[in-house]
Amino acid sequence: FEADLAKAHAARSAAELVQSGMIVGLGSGSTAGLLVKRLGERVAEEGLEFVGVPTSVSTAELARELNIPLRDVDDVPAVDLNIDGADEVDPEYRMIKGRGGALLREKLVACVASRRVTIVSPEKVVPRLGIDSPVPVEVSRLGYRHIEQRLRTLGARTSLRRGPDGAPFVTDGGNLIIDCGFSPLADPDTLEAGLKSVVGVFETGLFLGLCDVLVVGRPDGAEQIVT
Ligand code: DER
Repeated sequence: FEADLAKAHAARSAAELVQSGMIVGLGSGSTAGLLVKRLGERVAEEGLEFVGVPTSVSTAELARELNIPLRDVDDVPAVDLNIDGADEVDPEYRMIKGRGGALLREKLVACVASRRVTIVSPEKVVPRLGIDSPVPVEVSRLGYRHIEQRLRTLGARTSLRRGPDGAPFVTDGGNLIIDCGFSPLADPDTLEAGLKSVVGVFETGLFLGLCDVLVVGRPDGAEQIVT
C-alpha cells in the first residue's frame, strides 16, 4: 500500500511539470498510468492544454479516455518533456526498464525528448542494476532462437517472455522479448554495446543517460532530484 501511495505522489509531483502548449511523452506502466490520470484531472479542472505522445497502446487508450489529445511520435517535431517509470535506477541514474514490454517505443520517445523525468517509488532505487531485475531485450521474432543463443554467449541467463496463456509475449511493435539475467551486471555501458551488437536485437531495457530528473515518491510526498 505504501508503495502505491509513493507512486501516486511521484506521479502527481511530475504532473505539475506539464505546462500548456507542451508536447509530453506519456510513459507506460502503473506509475505512468497514475501520471496520465493526474494529467486528465488537470485537463478537466484547469483546462490544461498539451499534446500527449503515448509510449504504448495501453497508455494511448487510457489517455484517450481522459480526453488528452494525442500524436504519434512521428507526427511531432520533438517532445518537450517525457515522463515515465522505471524498474530500477542506480546511483548514476542509469535505469532498467521494460518489465511492461513497452521499452522500444519508450526509449524512442525518451530519446527525442528535451527533458526526461523518471517517476518511481523508493524500492526502484538500487545500489546496482541487475541484482533483482533482468534486462529485457526486444528481438526479432524471426530468428529469435538463434538470437537467444547469441545472448547466452554474452553471459545472459535468458528467458523468452511469455504471456498469461503461455504463448510468447508479443510487443506493440510485433516483436518478442528475451529477459536477460546478469548477476552481477558488470558495466551497463559495455553490456548495452554488447547486446546491441547481436543481429536481430532491436533494443534493450538499459536506459543510460535518459534520466534528467528523478522523482522519488514517498508515502507523504515526493522528492525531485535534478541529475
Ligand atoms: O515497463 C516499463 O518500462 C515501465 O515503465 C516500468 O519500468 C515501470 O512500471 P511500474 O511503474 O508499473 O513499476
